[in-house]
Amino acid sequence: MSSTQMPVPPHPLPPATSCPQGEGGQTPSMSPPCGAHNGGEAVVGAVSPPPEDSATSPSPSSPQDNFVILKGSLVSPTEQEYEQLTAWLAGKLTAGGGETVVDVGTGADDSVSGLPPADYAASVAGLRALAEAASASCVLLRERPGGGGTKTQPHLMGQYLVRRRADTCDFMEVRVAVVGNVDAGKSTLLGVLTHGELDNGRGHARLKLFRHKHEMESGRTSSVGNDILGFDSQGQVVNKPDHGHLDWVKICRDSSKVITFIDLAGHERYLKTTVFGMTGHLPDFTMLMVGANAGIVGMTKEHLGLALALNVPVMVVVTKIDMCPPNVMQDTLKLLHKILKSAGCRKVPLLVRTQDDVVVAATNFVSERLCPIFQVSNVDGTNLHLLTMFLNLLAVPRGGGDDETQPPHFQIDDTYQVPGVGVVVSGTCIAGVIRVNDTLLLGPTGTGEFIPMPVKSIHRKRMPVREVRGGQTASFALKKIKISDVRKGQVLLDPALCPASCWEFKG
Ligand SMILES: Nc1nc2c(ncn2[C@@H]2O[C@H](COP(=O)(O)OP(=O)(O)OP(=O)(O)O)[C@@H](O)[C@H]2O)c(=O)[nH]1
Ligand SMILES: [Mg+2]
Repeated sequence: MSSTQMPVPPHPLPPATSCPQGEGGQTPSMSPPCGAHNGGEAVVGAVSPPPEDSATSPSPSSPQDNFVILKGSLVSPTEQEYEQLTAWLAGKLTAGGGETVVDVGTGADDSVSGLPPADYAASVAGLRALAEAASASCVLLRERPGGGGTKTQPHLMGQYLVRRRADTCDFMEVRVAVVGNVDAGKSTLLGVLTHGELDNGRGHARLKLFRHKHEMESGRTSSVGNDILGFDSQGQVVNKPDHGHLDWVKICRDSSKVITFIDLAGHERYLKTTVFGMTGHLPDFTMLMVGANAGIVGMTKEHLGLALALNVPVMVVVTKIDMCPPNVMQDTLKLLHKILKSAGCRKVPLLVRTQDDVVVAATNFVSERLCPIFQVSNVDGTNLHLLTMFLNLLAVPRGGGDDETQPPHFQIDDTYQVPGVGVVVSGTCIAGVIRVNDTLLLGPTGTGEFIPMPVKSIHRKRMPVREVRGGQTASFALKKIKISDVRKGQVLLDPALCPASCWEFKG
């Protein structure tokens, strides 16, 4: 997620209708009168009003984002300005899929580096009021001294996460593919993160992830597994396992954001399945796991190459730091840095040690080719809080809004025969909106055709829903079809697209 600068009104919101320009128009609980920030003088502010249409069509990164920029000071927002601020935040939340990180105390052109503490407090109060009006939470991520002020009273700047509450919106969905060599600790980490219980170092935590009996027996992942981690609007984990069992419906109901982990196999033997997991399941991010003591061995480079080829941003998690001698750890990190910086990867590695690093990594992850590196232990829990915080901040800007106009397109990644229901297909809605009882074209069939297929019911994360839209995963119960007639890799499309299939093409 990239962060955005907050228009920095040192004066309270909502609008100062009863306050003449330059005098205090405060909301009692939020901040002192305007004049108080300026030695009692009338505020001489430079307000650059937004262009006429910016309130209605805010763009994620336009310079008009910061249409009320503090230059010395700022007049209290008028009713019109307040409406513009509200629209600005609503636009940011929509563009961010329901959340945004707001910088307070930074100008759009970096002209302001920090605010006097009182102005900063008032700006934060203003942001909180705006967030409240948008049914969103506003949580401090980090706060630091800016350039100005004195040693004892430095100017302040901060970053805040504004996220819509679960009861007011559909949850955001982020898919993370988990790859890395066999025994790197992939399934174990996911078991620990989603079930909140540390591993015993002998394969206890991974048992919750396995789908097949032979996986239980061998301890080796051979299929594409799924697990979810939900965060509420405050960034708290909502997963509460009941006797080791996770209630997905409850997690989705209580979450503003749900991370879906795609647990993949590390063994070379299952590389084809892992390639399918990376392509067919359309991950937004890749988590490359490296066992600290084993280092970069086996399939690690192949999996990294796959993520790079697919253009999926990569984070690295080094596990088992509890059992790794310092010199081996050093060697692993050195080689990791070398590979990430090499001409083939062209990444900027960032060793994440503090919460500050987490915020920097998360807000620059996609745009700056940053590759955060976490060092964790699934056994004693070291640094798992940093990884969890980073996952909470992972966001995929999905654009939003124009789903309705796109022709529906659904990619099938698995098929099931469910007793009492019939044939069920799971996958990802790539574009458009698909509703219960819509008839789509399923294909290509074995003979290269597309056949009309009504959607009987839709589940999202095991929860019955009426519709699914672009970017979301779901499963559909289909009518009048045999399990042998559906397969992974097929698509469900809008009949208006008139799809055709071909047996071969030259590339
Ligand atoms: N000491 C220690 N052991 C760990 C840690 N993480 C995982 N393990 C152990 O490492 C072993 C392998 O873990 P898995 O989670 O099965 O590894 P994986 O990457 O999923 O392996 P595949 O699915 O076969 O690719 C298990 O016995 C875990 O208990 C850790 O941080 N510290
Ligand atoms: Mg595994």
